[in-house]
Amino acid sequence: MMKLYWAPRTRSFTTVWMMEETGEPYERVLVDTSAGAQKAPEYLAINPMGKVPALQDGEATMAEAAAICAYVADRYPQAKLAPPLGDPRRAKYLYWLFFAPSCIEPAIIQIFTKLEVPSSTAGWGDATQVFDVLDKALEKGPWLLGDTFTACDVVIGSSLNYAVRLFKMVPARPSFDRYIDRCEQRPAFQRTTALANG
Ligand SMILES: N[C@@H](CCC(=O)N[C@@H](CS)C(=O)NCC(=O)O)C(=O)O
Repeated sequence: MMKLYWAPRTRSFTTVWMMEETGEPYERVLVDTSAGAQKAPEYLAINPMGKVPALQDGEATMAEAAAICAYVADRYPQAKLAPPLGDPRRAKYLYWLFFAPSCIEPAIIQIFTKLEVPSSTAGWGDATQVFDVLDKALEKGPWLLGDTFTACDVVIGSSLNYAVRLFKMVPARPSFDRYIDRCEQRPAFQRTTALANG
């Protein structure tokens, strides 16, 4: 059974939600980040960054929330959380999976720190551009790939929920609100919220 290392009210939300979407059994291992358990040598052997989340699947270990979601989607194809190899929708699926850590995450940090970087140098351009692109992609819906919900919605839905709704770092937009509402309606999202707040 996969082991998911997590802590409440952290970026591990994304990966708990992902596991809950699969319907597969998994073990949640609570990492006491307030006591520094994420920096213990045995945890650093799993994630040398000393952060949650991390995943152990037999001999395989990995970290980074978006990568974990991609791995889990491929590991449980029956859950249909990723377009299969060869499906043309795979292009946009990978685009959005990578867009989250490459563009959305730095854009949020840029807003938070008021960091000024020339937009041609910053890989994410600038925060306004990132959220304009996302806004346009979410106009139609219901999901990033249209009618099919996939792991890229788990990753981007979580980011937007944190940045727009919980921490209010990114200004709300109608398309973001509609999308987050749809994410919130999913039973797996609701089970995850109950765990993270419990
Ligand atoms: N890039 C990582 C970020 C993980 C991360 O920043 N985790 C934070 C909690 S949200 C953490 O573990 N902080 C504790 C620490 O750094 O000591 C991912 O996407 O999984």
